[in-house]
Amino acid sequence: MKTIDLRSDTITVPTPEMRRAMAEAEVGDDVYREDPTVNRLEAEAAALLKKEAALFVPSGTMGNQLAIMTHCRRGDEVLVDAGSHILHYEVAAAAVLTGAQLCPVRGLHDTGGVQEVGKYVRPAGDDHIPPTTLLCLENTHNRMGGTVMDSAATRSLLQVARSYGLKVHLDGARIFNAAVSLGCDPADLAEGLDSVMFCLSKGLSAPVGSLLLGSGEFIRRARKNRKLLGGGMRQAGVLAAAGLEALKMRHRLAEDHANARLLARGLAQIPGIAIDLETVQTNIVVMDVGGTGHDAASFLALLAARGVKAGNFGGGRVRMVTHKDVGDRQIQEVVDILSRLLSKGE
Ligand code: TLP
Repeated sequence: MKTIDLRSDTITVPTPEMRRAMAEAEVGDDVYREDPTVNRLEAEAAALLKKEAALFVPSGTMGNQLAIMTHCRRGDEVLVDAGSHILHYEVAAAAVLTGAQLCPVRGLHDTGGVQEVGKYVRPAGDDHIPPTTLLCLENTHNRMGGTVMDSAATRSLLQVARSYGLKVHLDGARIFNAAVSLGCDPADLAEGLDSVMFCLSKGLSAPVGSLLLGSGEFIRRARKNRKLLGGGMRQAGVLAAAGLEALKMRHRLAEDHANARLLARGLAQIPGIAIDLETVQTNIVVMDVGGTGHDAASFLALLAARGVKAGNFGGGRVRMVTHKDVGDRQIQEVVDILSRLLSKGE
């Protein structure tokens, strides 16, 4: 039985072209800024998102945390969406590494998010109160099911943040999914923002790697902080070569989105599975399985016994993520397996 792994798009493996590029990569010591392949990846990433400079980092988490560390001082408060990756899945790193406090904002990514920002920014001039200095956005939004934020919504949030003197960082781990779904230039989704992080390892087959982007001065300081965290890499061109191949693959994400729609439409027909089809805008499908009579853990165990892996998203919800290494026939197979299991009580 071949496993169909829908736990995450992080599980995609390097393509043969990528492995070849890695084997042949020209390298040098990147701490001396002498790795030509890393330099090329950073230059291409900066050009793609129309930012002055970029920094190659091992993971999305490090990219986000470097942004917080570089923008903020100890004791600052950072506004994040209440469902954000930075709040839920980064091991409280903002508190541990920067000494910053995260302030969860409900509905930041919904219409009306602009009003929410104003409610949470702390007034100045009171010794009890931490200064709010940074707003973090997430596009696509993982826990909201891979939903996208268009450039107009991003701009409105940027404007309101600026009116309070805040910097703005975008966790754009899946910014290319957002751009493909919206049919826009990814640079439009990053315009005016102080920093952006995107990942090469999500749906794009690179084994590791993310980029942090911003002004030349911001990246200069982030580079020093990367060294502080032990993230200064040496002949990292071997990895950057995979990253350059990954960037070429970004248009293929449309296939993953089509597969996510196929999966969601199929699963939504099955009694007991509830999916809000409007949220299926990219490659993430989140479903409530409460109506099947199973909790998420036993639902996942049933699936695993039939060779399908998915993720527990908490609150009776299950997440499936489509990606390059699962094709449409396997997606149909997942729908068939679940429909036999739940409709016919197999
Ligand atoms: N997300 C992973 C898990 O950590 C949940 C996944 O499987 O979706 N920002 C966003 C929006 C992310 O979804 C992720 C990874 C990251 C940052 C962190 O990237 P890595 O895993 O490279 O540190």
